[in-house]
Amino acid sequence: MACDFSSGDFDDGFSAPQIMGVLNVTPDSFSDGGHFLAPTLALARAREMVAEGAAIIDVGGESSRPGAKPVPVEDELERVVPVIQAIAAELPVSISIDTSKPTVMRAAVAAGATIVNDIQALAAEGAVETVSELGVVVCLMHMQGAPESMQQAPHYEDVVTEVSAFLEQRVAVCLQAGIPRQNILIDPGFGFGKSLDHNLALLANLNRFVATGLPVLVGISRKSMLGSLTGRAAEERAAAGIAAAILAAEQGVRIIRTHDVAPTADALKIQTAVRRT
Ligand code: 8Y7
Repeated sequence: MACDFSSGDFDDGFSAPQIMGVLNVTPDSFSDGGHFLAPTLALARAREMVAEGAAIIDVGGESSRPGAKPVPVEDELERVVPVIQAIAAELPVSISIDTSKPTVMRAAVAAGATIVNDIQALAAEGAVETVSELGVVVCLMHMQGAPESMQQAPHYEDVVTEVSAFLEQRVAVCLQAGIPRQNILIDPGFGFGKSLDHNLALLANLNRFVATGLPVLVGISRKSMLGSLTGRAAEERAAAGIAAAILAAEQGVRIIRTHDVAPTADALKIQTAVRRT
């Protein structure tokens, strides 16, 4: 069922973490290879992910892979709006829109999305005001630099403290603009301007983000940190991603963003059962 973000779903410590299934509708998506471009194919994949246990479908029309180029707003709208409409019309699932553009946020919410997932943490002109007006949930993600160049030379004195401070500051900006605290999720942004060591430090210290009391979301599935550690190609990283998801869930992370919904759902069932024992 679509999740109710105002009912404390995220913070009782015993409910299972929710799964956000990734639905890329970009021709250049590195892990889906653009296979889900047509709305009918995208809808079929969304159906499958819901059946596998996804509570949220994250629809993205602009690739944010390292080195990716920005996409014109018209193209992004054309990719995501029909897909969101089709999912909203048929599936009992929450829909998030992966975008940084206020115009896309508005169109996506009008089409049925209830969550804005912004890898730029609402940095674009008008983005904070847009989310405040729309009254939707927002995921604020940390990134150092921009996708074009972020993996060139990521640098921190203390990655956990700096990422926490950034997110705290963005949360403050949101609160100031009238976005209610219960509508805010935070995400340290694995792989976004981070070396392997930075990513590992964040993964080992997710409890510090959880300690803010805000629901924490993480996206690690298929990312290059898993490839660095296992030597495996993107589509062979499910087991590694699931291990990371369980490490995150054990620290109290509430939402796992993944391409591999079915095995992640199975793994989380074990974790949740043990946590409740
Ligand atoms: C994340 C994300 C991506 C993430 C959130 C990929 C859109 C790269 N990663 N959103 N988006 N967190 N909130 O590998 O980690 O899926 S795109």
